[in-house]
Amino acid sequence: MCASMESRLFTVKDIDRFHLLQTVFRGGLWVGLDDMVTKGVYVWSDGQLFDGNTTDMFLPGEPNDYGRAEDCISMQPPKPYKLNDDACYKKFHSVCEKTM
Ligand SMILES: [Ca+2]
Ligand SMILES: [Ca+2]
Repeated sequence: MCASMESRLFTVKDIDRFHLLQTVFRGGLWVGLDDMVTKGVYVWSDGQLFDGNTTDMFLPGEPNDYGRAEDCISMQPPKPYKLNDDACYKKFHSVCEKTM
């Protein structure tokens, strides 16, 4: 979806960007992180590896790769919104970012 606008899904690599999304949005939201290429290896939409230091961004027990079919990362209620790995076909809002 973002690729069609020459942009990519918003990354939440630092806590400030994470808090921004927590504050601004309501409801499920796709963020720019996934393990579509290699299961269990999370990569940001800009190609950088997820360093694991931000695991408190995830909901308790997540990411769980439920049904071995959850390879995209969304931000979900309840407040404070946190990350969950989810099935990529689901429809959530997306926030794109573009480097100018
Ligand atoms: Ca997965
Ligand atoms: Ca999950």
